[in-house]
Amino acid sequence: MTRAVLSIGSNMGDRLELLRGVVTGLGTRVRAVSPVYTTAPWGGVEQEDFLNAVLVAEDPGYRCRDWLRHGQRLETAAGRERAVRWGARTLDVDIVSCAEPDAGGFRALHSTDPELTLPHPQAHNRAFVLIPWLDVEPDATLAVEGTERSARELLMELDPAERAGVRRTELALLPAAGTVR
Ligand code: A4P
Ligand code: MG
Repeated sequence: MTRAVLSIGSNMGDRLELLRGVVTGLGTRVRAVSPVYTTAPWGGVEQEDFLNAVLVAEDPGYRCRDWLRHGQRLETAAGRERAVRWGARTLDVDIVSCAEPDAGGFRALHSTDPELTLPHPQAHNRAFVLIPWLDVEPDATLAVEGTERSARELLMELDPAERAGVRRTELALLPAAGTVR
């Protein structure tokens, strides 16, 4: 049993439909879906703005590595090609954090394995991760250099310009209750 916090992003193609495909692809595992944000590109590569969101998902049979594999399958299905690091992509699924049940709650796992580093080594530097994550988990915490920190505090330590580049939209990844598609 694990619970994962997933950051999803797209800046190529039908960005909203590509993000919706992740929610559909994860199906009944999905526990929470953040609003959709339009975000300025992070990482210094000149490219189009992204749509970003954060999902929380659980699976009784998944280990942390299974979330990575599932994310990579969804990226491949979205036609993702790995070219430039931090460059444009149809779909990116990052594992921000992965936790196991522990004494009635969840305990986040830590890993320095380059194939699956946990928590995600850049999450604390990214307003496009922290802002939607706080929408769905207002008390979220994240280990930074071995110290557990409040995601809200980490967000407030970022450059205000970084936070200003993350703007909430009216777009939704889930159909509104009662609507028929
Ligand atoms: N990997 C290790 N740990 C993890 C983890 N926690 N989650 C490994 C996901 N993957 C992890 O990733 C490279 C390798 O990281 C994989 O083999 C995996 O085993 P990749 O997806 O192949 O390559 P990438 O995505 O180009 O590189 P990277 O470093 O993962 O980039 P990021 O961190 O995904 O950043 N700006 C905005 N506004 N919004 C965005 O969504 N995304 C990126 C991509 C850059 N700028 C952005 C956004
Ligand atoms: Mg990635």
